[in-house]
Amino acid sequence: MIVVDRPPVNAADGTVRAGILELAERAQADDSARAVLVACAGRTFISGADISEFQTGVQKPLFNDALEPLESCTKPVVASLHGTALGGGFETAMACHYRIAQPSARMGLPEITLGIIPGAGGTQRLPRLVGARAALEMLLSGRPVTAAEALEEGLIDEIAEGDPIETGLAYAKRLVAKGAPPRPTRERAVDAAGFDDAGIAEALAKNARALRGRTTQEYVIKALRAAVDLPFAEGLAVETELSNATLETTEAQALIHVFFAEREAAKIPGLPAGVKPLEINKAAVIGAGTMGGGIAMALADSGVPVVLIEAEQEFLDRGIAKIKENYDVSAKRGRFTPEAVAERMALIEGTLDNADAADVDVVIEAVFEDMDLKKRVLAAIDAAIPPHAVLASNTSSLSLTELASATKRPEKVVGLHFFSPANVMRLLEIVRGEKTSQETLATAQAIAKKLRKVGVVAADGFGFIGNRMMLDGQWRENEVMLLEGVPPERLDAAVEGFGMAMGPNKVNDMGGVDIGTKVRIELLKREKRAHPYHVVSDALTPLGRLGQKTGQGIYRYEKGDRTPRPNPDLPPLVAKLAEVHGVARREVSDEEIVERMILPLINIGAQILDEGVAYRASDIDVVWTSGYGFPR
Ligand code: T1G
Repeated sequence: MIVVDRPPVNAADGTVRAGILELAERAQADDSARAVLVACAGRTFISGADISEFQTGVQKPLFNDALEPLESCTKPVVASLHGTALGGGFETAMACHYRIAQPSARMGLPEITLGIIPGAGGTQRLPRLVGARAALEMLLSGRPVTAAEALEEGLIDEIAEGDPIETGLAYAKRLVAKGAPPRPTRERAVDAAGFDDAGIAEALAKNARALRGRTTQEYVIKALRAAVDLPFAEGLAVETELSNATLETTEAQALIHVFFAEREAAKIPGLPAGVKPLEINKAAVIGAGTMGGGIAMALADSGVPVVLIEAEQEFLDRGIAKIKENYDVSAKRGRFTPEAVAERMALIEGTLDNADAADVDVVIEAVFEDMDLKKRVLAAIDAAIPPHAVLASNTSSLSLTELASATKRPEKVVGLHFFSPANVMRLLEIVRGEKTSQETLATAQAIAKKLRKVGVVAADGFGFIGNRMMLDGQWRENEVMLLEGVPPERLDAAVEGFGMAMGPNKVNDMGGVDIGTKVRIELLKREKRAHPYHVVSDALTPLGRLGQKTGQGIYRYEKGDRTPRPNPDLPPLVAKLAEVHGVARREVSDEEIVERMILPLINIGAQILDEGVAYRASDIDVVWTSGYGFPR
C-alpha cells in the first residue's frame, strides 16, 4: 500500500515522488505482496505536482522516474481516487493498471490553465485510454471529469462508495482473487480516430474563448501527435521536452503567478488565529436592480436562502422577473436544468418589509449610488437584523466609513463590491472601513469563498483598487487619446490585441456612460483630479448618449443589436472638447496606445500599494485579471 499524506491537497513534491518510487520498488521486490494499492489520506487524491516547485526548482526524483516502477510492476497496481485527482495526480493514476473512484471524485489534466502541458505521461497515457480526439478535448479545456463520466469513457474501472483505502484494498483483493494481470497503460494502442485537421480545428474552436492569445494549445497538439505517431517511450521523451519548454514561457510564469496570487489574496495579514468568520446560512439583499438581482442569484447559486428587499412592489416584481429570465436564458444554454432553476428561485423570497430579514446573517445593500439614500437604507435595516449580522454595501465609489457611521454596528460594516453581472464575475472587492473589524473581514472573505469568488481586500479610498486604476490610469488616458483624435475603434482594437477582454470604450457603452459619470461625481467629492478627466464621457451623459441602452454613446448601435458601430456624432463633440481643454490632435501609433493604456495601471498600482490601499502587489494583479479583463 502506498498512501500519500501531504496536506492540504497532497501536492506531489520531491518527497512524495521519492516515497512512491521507493514503495513501488519495495512492493515489486516483496514476494508476499500480490498487488499494490495507491491511495491518499486527507480530503483528496494527489491534486497535482507541487506547482511551487516551478518557481523554486523541481527536485529529484522526477515524476516519470517515480511512476515507472508502478507501471512496470508485475503485480496488479490499483489507484483509489477521491476528491480531485488532477495533473500529476491523475497521471499517477493512469500509470497504475486499474482505477476506482468515489462517486464525488473528479479527475483531469488542468495543466493548460497554468500555461504548461502534462509532464508525467499524461499526453501519452490519456489517448491510450480514451483515444486521441477525446484526450485533445480534455487537455485543451483542462476541465476535470466526474467519476460517472470517467467510468463511461473507460478512464476508471469502478465507482466505489466509502473510505478510499478500504474500497481500494477490497478491489485489489478481488483482482488477486480472479488472477487479474498487470495492465500497463503504455502497452495500449492509441485510437487516432477524429484526431485529424478537422477534429483538431473543431476542438480548438470549441475552446477558442479560453485560449484567446494563448500558445500552450500548440504544445498539446504536438504531444498528442507524438502519442499517435511514436512508440510510448519516444512519445514520452517528446512530451518531456515540450513540457519543459512550456515551463519557460512567460505565459506559464504569469498563470502560475496568478494561481498563487488568487490564493494569497484570501489571507488577511495579521488576522489573529482565534478570529473565525461568521457562518452565513441566510442573507438579505436590498435593491432588486441589476446589481441586487445578480447578487441574489450568486447567493442562490451557492445554496444560500435570500430575502430580496425592495421599496415598491413594482420594482420587486420587475427584479424577480429579471432573475427568472436570466435563469431561463442560462437553462436554454444548458447551464442549468429546469429543476435547478426552480430550486434557485425557491431560495429567493421577495419582500417590501425589513422585518423579514430578522434572522439573516448578512445583508448586502445594492440600492442607487447615493450617499443619503444608502445611509437611510442602512440605518433602517440596522434596526431590523440580529446583532451578530454583518452589514455590507455594494458601493463602488462612496466612503464606506461614512456609510458605516449611519449604523450602530460600524465594526460589522464592510464593502462587498460586486462586478456586473454579479452572478458571473469572479472578483469581489472587499472594502474595509476605518472601524471594520477583523472578524467582519474574515466573514467577507468566507462569503467570497462560498460564492466561489475571489475576494480581495481594499482600503476605503478613492475608487478602492480596481476603479482607481481604471479611472486614474487606463480610462483617463483613453479619453485623452480620444481628444487627440484617435478613433475609439482603434483604441479598443489595440488593447484587445494586447489581450484585454474588451476595450474601455465598449465597456463604457455596455455598462452605461451615465454610471461612470455618477461614480465620478461621487468620487470627485472625495478628491480632486486635474482636467481633462473623462470629459468626453461626462459630456455624453447630459446629452443622453448613454451607450448601448440609448442606441449611442461612444459608439452607435442598431435597435436590438449590441454591435458597436462608428458614431458620426462623436468626432465633432470631441473636437470641441479638445479645443476647450487645449489638447492638440496628433498621430498615435498602436504601440503607443497600448503603452498608454497599460503602463498607467502599473503606476497607479504602485501608488495604491504605497498608500496601503492594497495589502500586497499580487492582490492588484488579481483585481485586474478577475474583475477588469486583464489577460491572465
Ligand atoms: N501545488 C502546490 N500547492 C497547491 C497545489 C499544487 N498543485 N494545489 C493546491 N495548492 C495549495 C494552494 O496554494 C493552497 O495553499 C492550498 O493548497 C489549498 O488550495 C507533472 C506539471 C486542488 C481543486 O492545477 O485546482 O501536475 O493558500 O485553496 O479551493 O503534469 O487547489 O492554503 O497556502 O485552491 O479546495 C496540476 C491545482 C498541477 C490543481 C483544491 N494541478 N489546485 O481547491 O483549495 S501541474 C492543478 C487546484 C502538474 C504534472 C503537472 C485546487 C484544488 P494555501 P485551494 P480548494
